[in-house]
This record gives sequence, structure tokens and C-alpha cells, in this order.
Amino acid sequence: MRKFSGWTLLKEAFGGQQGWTPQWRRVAPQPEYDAIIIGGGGHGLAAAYYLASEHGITRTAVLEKGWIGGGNTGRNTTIIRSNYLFDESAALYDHALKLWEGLSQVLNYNVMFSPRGVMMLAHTVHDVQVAKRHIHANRGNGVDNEWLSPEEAKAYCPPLNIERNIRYPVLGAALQRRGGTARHDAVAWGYARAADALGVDIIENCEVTGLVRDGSGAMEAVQTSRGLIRCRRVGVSAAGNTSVVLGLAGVRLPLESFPLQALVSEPVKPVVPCVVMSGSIHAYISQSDKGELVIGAGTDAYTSYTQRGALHVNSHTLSAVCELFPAFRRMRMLRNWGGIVDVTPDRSPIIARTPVPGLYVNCGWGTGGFKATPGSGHLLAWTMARDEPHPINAPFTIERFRDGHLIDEAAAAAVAH
Ligand code: FAD
Ligand code: PYC
Repeated sequence: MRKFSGWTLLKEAFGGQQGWTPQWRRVAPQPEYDAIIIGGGGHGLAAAYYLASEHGITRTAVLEKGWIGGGNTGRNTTIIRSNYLFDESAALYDHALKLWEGLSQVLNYNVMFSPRGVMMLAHTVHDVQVAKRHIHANRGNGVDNEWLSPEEAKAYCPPLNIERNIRYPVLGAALQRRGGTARHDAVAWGYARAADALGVDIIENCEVTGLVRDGSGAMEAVQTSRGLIRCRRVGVSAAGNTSVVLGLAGVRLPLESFPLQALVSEPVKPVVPCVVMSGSIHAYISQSDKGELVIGAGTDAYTSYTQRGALHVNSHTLSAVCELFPAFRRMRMLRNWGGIVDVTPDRSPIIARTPVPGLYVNCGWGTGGFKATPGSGHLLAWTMARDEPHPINAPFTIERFRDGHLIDEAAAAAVAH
């Protein structure tokens, strides 16, 4: 990469003459990139890909402090669905789901999207009412969702225990058949490869440590662990760390960061044909193509930036899983891990401009941003390219926490947080 500073341009203009003393005018240093994305997770890489592919902004760099996909993208339980309650959310998450449906073809990379159905269990009369409200709202928005009796739920997922005398009896379930899973790290690699092919620079081991603003307050450059990089359009997609990164520009957001964890079992033959979730008991389960049961737990009760959670949270989840799936009681768990999720007061994300001209943010996906990866990248790219939101992300502003236009999706979040 060729680096231009003001002085090198002047020197070049004078043929690099010896003894020449610059004295009349300094040429403004040129930005090295037209766009920078901070954070090489699925969201950041997708944004870079769409900046290049849909907006022709190929002089783009993704700066990642570790390795691409090493954050929540490579740590989540890969559940994809769009059965959220409010119109704004249905539009947002179904936009993403539609992109998932063609993603392997678009990227020419198998992201292993598997629409095997997501079943959300109801254990109380209140759960049943909430699930049915979601089903009606989803259908009104053209999003598929249907109610299953306990027997129908068991037919869809045979190992499920529908005995009525257990601690969390299954009173029915909401099923979104178009929902499912994908291979999480393949999503990061697929977007990275496609973006790279369009000219995007992906720079790993490059932590952003400062956001530099010009005299008018607009973005001018980012300071990194590998030096200063000039760019006047910067998107932050640094899940879990957003408040730290935006704090570098003096922007405060209503975000809290929590550890969220998951675990996998030893691999077994195919036994769980779909995704099963229970928000009431903080448990969700599916089976990976390798055969491991993929099990997710709730968030820790305390804010933290550590990428691991408290053991008792897993124990609580596993005891509930054993009750719902007695056949899994003797299985061994192979490993557990955690990620940091950043959570907004209404459990909906922010994809928006910030008060700093040239600085944009995509954050607040909490426990549920994997499903949004293609959609969020697409919308962040749009917002950065045009300096205005796409109609789909227009409601997901920072200002809504001041003006009260909240989009409260706590009940759809599926993992209490
Ligand atoms: P990340 O993949 O975390 O990427 C952000 C990147 O920013 C990181 O790689 C990080 O290193 C980098 N970064 C941070 N600070 C800096 C800096 N200063 N400079 C440079 N780089 C920086 N969602 C679902 O939809 N379905 C699920 O089933 C699901 N399960 C989950 C289970 C667990 C255990 C966890 C932790 C999360 C789960 N999620 C789920 C949430 C989902 O993983 C996230 O919302 C989503 O992956 C966020 O993607 P991202 O690209 O924004 O973040
Ligand atoms: O948002 O569907 C979800 C989810 C499942 C597990 C964690 N998040």
C-alpha cells in the first residue's frame, strides 16, 4: 500500500530536489481508505462486502484486533429466525433471513444454511399467550410462524419430553419452518473472501485505540496498534466492545455488556432434527453437522467484558435440558465458552449515524445478532455509503432512547437478558 503524506506529495511535485525547503503551503494528507470498518466479525465483514459490491466503495479496510470471526461470530449457537414481534423488527430480521436463503450462492461459499425449523416452547399459560401473539403478528407481516400442540411438537422433534408432570411441561410451541442454523465461522470466511476479491483490505491483529476528529469534529483517522490510518468514514461493528470503541470519540450509548455462554456435547448420530428453544428456562438446543449437541445458556447476571461465563448458569441450563430431553442425561459435554454481548434497554439493535459526522455504529444485538449478519452488514453499508439510513434500519436509531420510540423485543429475544 502506498502511503501519501502532505510532504511526500510536495516533494514529488518538485522531483525530490535536494536542498529544497518547503515554505508556502502544506497539502492536506490524503485518506488511505474511503471506508473503515472496526471489527472483523460477520457483521463487519458483511458490511465491507456490501460497501464494495453494492456501493462500489472498494477502498475499504476491516480492522480486527484479533482474528476474523474470533468474537461472537465464532462463539454463537447459530440460530437463525425472524419471528420478532414488532413491524420494524419483522422487516429487519426477515430482510436478513431472505439474504441467508441465497447467501451460499451469492458468496460462492457454503455457509451451510440449514432451514430445519426453529421451535420455541411454551411452558405456562402466559408463554402460550405470548407465543400466539407473536404468531399473529408475524403472519400479519408475511413472516411464517405456526402453533403446534404438544403432540405436534413431539412429532417434529421426537426426543422432546411432553409428559405433563415435569417441572417445565410443554404446553405447545411456535414453529418457524424457515428458521434454522448456519455454520458460523464459514459466514465470516465467506464474506471475507468475497470482500477481499473486490479489493477490500482485511487487517488482523490491528486494534483500534483512538478515533481522531478534525477541527470541525468530523472523523479524520483511526489510531491503531499498527499506526494511524486516515479515513473520513468509519463504521463500528465491535459487538460487546462498542461502548469502549465509541467512547474513544466521546460518544456514549445506552449499552451494557454481559457474558453469554454455550457448550457442546460429544458427537452422536442425528437425533435432534430442528432447533428447540425455551426462553422461560434459558435453554436452546440443536445438533451440528458434526453430531455435537449445541446448547446455549443464559447471560450472567453481572456486566463484564470476559469471554466466559459463570458455571452455575450452564448447570441451570443443563438440568432443564435433561428434563426436556431425558435421553440426553448421560451424554458428556465436551467444551464450553463464552462471548460478550452488548444489550440495549429495548433489546433491539442500533444501526445508525452517530453524533460524530462520518462515524456510524452497528451494535446492541444482544444475544441475537448472528441471525442478522447479512441484513445488518447490508444496512450498515447502505447507511455509510449514503450517509442516511435505509428505510429498514431507519427506526433503529440512537435517538429512540431519548424520544421514547422504543422497539421492545425482550419477549422475542428468547434468551432472557
Ligand atoms: P463479533 O463477531 O463479536 O465481531 C466484533 C469484532 O470486533 C470482534 O472480532 C472483536 O475482536 C472486534 N473488536 C472489538 N474491539 C475492537 C477494536 N478496538 N479494534 C478492532 N477490533 C475490535 N445470535 C443469534 O442470532 N443466534 C444465536 O443462536 C446466538 N447464540 C449466541 C450464543 C452465544 C454464546 C453468544 C456469545 C452469542 C450468541 N448470539 C446469537 C449473538 C451473536 O453471536 C452476535 O450478536 C453476533 O455474532 C455479533 O456479530 P458481530 O460481527 O457484530 O460481532
Ligand atoms: O436469538 O435466537 C436467538 C438466540 C438463540 C440463542 C441465543 N440467541
